[in-house]
Amino acid sequence: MRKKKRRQSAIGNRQSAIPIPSVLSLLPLPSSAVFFFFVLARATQLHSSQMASAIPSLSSATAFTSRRPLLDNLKQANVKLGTPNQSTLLGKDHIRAKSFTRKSMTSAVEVSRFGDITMAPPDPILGVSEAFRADTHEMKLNLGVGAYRTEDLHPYVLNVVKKAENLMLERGENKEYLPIEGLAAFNKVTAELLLGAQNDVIQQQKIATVQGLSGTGSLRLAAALIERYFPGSKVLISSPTWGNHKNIFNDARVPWSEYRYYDPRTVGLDFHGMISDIKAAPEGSFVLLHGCAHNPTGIDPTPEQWESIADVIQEKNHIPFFDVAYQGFASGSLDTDASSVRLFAARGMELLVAQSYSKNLGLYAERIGAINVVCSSSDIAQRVKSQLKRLARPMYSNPPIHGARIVANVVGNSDLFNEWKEEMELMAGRIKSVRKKLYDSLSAKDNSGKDWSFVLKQIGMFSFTGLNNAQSENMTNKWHVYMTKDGRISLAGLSSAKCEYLADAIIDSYHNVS
Ligand code: KET
Repeated sequence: MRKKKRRQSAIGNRQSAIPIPSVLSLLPLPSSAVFFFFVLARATQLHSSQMASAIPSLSSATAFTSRRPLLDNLKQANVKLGTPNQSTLLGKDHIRAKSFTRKSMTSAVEVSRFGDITMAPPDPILGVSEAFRADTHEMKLNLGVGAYRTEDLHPYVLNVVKKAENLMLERGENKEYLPIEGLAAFNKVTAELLLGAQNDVIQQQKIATVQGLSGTGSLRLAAALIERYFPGSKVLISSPTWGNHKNIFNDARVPWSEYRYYDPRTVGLDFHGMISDIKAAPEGSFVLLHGCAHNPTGIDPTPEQWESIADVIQEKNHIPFFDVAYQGFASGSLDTDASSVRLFAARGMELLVAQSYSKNLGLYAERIGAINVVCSSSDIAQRVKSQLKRLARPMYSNPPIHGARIVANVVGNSDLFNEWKEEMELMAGRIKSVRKKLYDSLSAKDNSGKDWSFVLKQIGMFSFTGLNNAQSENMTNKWHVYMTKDGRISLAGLSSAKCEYLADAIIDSYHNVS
């Protein structure tokens, strides 16, 4: 029905209702030329007023007596030739034949079908890296995207990742399709890493785990599940939050609203605002929570506050939906950073958890993560999993294998697992040390009496500086420090050597730009 409508609008009101003679479908193969003649001639007739220059070539194409030149012509124009049965002739190929004629027409009259599409704005986070690359200043500093760099500010591939890749190469593994739900060994270890292997939820198989295209793809799959099975349900997201959350729910057509989270006066958590907004939301809403290292604020609830958040979510029959993109990266401990999720699971609550291995294993470009749905029984979990697979299949069919194998090898091998934990502590430790050095530099250089201790209190990769849009722009335009316009800086992209320079830039922007 929708297809039919689109077809009609594509050819406009002038379409003559010429039925394609069904007898064509019965003709032997060479007669497909007759059919394409028919299609081309019809299009020619439809657009004849605009196509003066295109007509000769089209009509000459139809005049070929042999089939070969016609095939070449159509091939060149991207027209797929198939068996001339009725479905291909009247289906996709029919549309393609028409788009071929249109392509020729547009080049002839310089009218684009895409002319009304406006330029999209650069992405507020990934766009920062593009701008950074274009800057040639020697002091430039990229604190935009949350990606770990070494003290020399080079990207870092973990040793355990290299070791796992060597193992994979030695084994000579194949590249066949994964099942829709992903690599079984990965799905097993990722759920165990999240909840602990001995967790009841795992022992009783109450969890549906599907490998996703990293954190983003896993969130998107969950959003599709919400859209399909909880139509009209709202997702509550923190204010502020990671910039892509809103895009994900918008594109999945899931309504969302914000709950208070950050209090600029205390540069801390607006706990009462958060609780009362979650309480006020319609019963049965989804509440999106950052499992640890809240992005962009770096402010997490305390364990006691997590208990109260769980209380109110339970009272209101809401469904907790965790985004865990920094497990191990906040505290340096995988278990500590999963404690919020485990606290909810221990209450027997149903919940969703999206996981990412971009940061903690440095697998940014491998696009490896998972969506987990903790259900009240294994039977329900199986059904949920089947529906997640059903949603994934038409979106991307099945996920990539390389990153899944790396994770399965690292987590599933006790030597590599222990080595990973050491490397993660090292990364988390380097971020903590530049955090401290930045705080020291700010305190030493700024004699206005401003309290910069919030830099020390925040955790994870980022510091939410409190700089406003104009001040953040000054950081970039005057100081060549690239950061997001909400005032967030990624400390994972900072070296000790650049702390003083960064402190100068922050102090200047804070005091001299309003
Ligand atoms: N959740 C959060 C909270 C998050 O910060 C990110 C990435 C993701 C999910 C998704 O990451 P993925 O690579 O899809 O697993 N954040 C950083 C990168 C980005 O914006 O894509 C960032 O905030 O810089």
